[in-house]
Amino acid sequence: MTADLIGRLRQVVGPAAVLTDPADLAGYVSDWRAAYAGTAAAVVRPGRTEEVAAVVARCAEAGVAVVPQGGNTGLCGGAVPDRSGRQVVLSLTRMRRVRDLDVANQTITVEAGAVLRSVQEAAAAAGQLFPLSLGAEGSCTIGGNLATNAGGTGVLRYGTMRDLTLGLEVVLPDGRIWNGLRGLRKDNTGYDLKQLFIGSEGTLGVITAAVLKLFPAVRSRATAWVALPNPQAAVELIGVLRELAGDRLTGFEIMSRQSVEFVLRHVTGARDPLGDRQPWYALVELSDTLPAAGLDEVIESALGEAFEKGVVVDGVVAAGPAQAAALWALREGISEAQNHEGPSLKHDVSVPVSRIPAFVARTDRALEEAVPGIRIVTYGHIGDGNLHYNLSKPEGSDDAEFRARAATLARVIYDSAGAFDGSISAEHGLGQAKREIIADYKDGHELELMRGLKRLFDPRGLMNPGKVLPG
Ligand code: FAD
Ligand code: S2G
Ligand code: ZN
Repeated sequence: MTADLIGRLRQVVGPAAVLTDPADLAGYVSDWRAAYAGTAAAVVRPGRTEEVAAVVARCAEAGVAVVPQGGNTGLCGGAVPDRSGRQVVLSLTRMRRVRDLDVANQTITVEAGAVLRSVQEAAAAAGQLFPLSLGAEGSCTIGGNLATNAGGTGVLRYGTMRDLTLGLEVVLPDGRIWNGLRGLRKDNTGYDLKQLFIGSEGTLGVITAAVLKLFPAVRSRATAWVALPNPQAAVELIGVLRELAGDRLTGFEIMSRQSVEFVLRHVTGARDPLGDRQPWYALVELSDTLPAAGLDEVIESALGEAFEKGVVVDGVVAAGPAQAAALWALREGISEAQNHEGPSLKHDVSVPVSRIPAFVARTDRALEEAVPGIRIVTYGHIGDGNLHYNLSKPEGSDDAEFRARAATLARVIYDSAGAFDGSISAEHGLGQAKREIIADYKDGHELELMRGLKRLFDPRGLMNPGKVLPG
């Protein structure tokens, strides 16, 4: 990195917004789990789109790669620079403005560095709902949510970021600004370019703002925690709930007993809502825009019907918001709780919902054969066909030995997902973690088309190199 590029970047964004001291760079050059680490020539923190454009253009002129970064909560190392020390991390976190909120059009226009929770709050303040919700919502940004096509717990009813986005503003790899900030639900004027940038993980351009959909605020909720004999019962319960509640089914998360055990062991105040231990649990939520929609009755009759059919073994309906929050805390605590049990080998897979039961049976058997005593933390968004298959070592075994099995165990899970026409990354993307292995699971023509798009948008390969596409 030549010193004059740093000087030119300082001219663009001001000296305070260009970090070069290693102590200042620390939080930007490794991910939150320290699973991926690199070094950077500089971290640049532009305050508005024109500055982003100028930074990208200066780096392009100097032939220096740019790594876009939001909240750095990604789980595949996509926002982490390489170890060359030549890359520039472009942090969007100063660009947090809500540029517009249009209730009649049901849209909100926000900048990429806006933290997800702040957008949820801005919508709520206007009596609206922005429904994207995930465990990292206090730190992740809208730009990162778009670049990873984030999912979370509301996809069942509202979809992923692909479904929640109407328009984008993007700085292209040569520094041009594409203003696609249209708030139109119908616009058939050629290719839908925004969908190329959504899920591109910073490899096609820097998203600087977006027009997102809003929904009417939820005014009543019913939440239940149910015990299930197996994943098949969960799939059947979703069917019963859909029949009785339709679109008011807005949350359905499954958890294995192992997942819950870890939370009960490591999360202060966590309590098992039911008496005896069951193999599987589901957290169910209905919600409605009407204040008194009688959702408790709906959820109770659905659970009653499911109980009659032997689908549900036991269950409890939250008496109010505090108990509902405690039930959600059990689910949201899994990721952190598992970190106390040695290495957590994460896998974020999806298969068609109807094939989940057979997929789980086959995968668990194969994992147990590979590592007897392995502890399988299976949980997540089963209504989307998406399970987090996070693995912990057998109790008392060696961390390093277990870590050494990571590639083999990943293959077991990914081969199984492939056998059920599934995906090896349901919501977290590929980043650097899965950029090589994806070549074994994606059609060759598809990869060729993706490379073609990369060459078209970023012919010099300066936008987040080493991510998404196999080397
Ligand atoms: P970063 O981590 O900063 O970046 C992620 C990727 O996007 C990188 O490739 C980066 O280069 C790119 N990028 C970031 N900003 C931009 C931009 N403005 N323009 C172009 N590219 C950009 N994810 C889910 O989908 N569902 C979940 O349920 C979920 N739960 C989570 C729970 C926890 C506890 C944690 C820690 C993470 C979870 N995640 C989940 C993963 C993560 O939060 C999401 O991927 C999130 O969308 C990342 O946002 P971010 O701002 O942190 O992005
Ligand atoms: C979730 C992310 C956390 C993890 O909690 O829904 O997407 O550990 C996951 O996999
Ligand atoms: Zn998830």
